[in-house]
Amino acid sequence: MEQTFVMIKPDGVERGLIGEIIVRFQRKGFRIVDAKLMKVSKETAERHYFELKEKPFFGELVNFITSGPIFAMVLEGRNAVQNARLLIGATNPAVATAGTIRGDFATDLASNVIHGSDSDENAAREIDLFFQRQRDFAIYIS
Ligand code: DAT
Ligand code: MG
Repeated sequence: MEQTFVMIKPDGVERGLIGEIIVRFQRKGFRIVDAKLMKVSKETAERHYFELKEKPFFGELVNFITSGPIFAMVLEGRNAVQNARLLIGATNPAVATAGTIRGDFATDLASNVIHGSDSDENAAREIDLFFQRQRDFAIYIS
């Protein structure tokens, strides 16, 4: 079983979509390993989206993610990264398929309700960043 990091963004929390979104992941067969409502600091937002720091919308993105509480989750399931992104839908809600979270709940690219990790490597990095879980236990037993 793999893990992925999913974050309901400030617009999704503000609009009362947490329950609706959790239900969709649970119905798909995901297990919630950890979850919390939290405010994201500017530093954490910048680290989370570091791969996008040269993009013209980076400042707007960091402002948005820090604008209100988010709901962070660690989800576990088969092919967790890929399956979560299937449920989430395309980045731009204007082209996201109906039936996906973004297709059903969002219309705007900048406020598209939800984040899901895009690779196993980023999932591990993001879980560490938001939940500070100790993954490198091997160094202690070697
Ligand atoms: P995703 O969230 O689908 O992984 P991404 O990693 O490319 O997409 O971008 C992160 C977020 O940045 C995305 O969810 C919404 C925002 N974003 C992406 N492209 C944008 C653009 N052209 N203008 C404004 N915001 C954008
Ligand atoms: Mg991404």
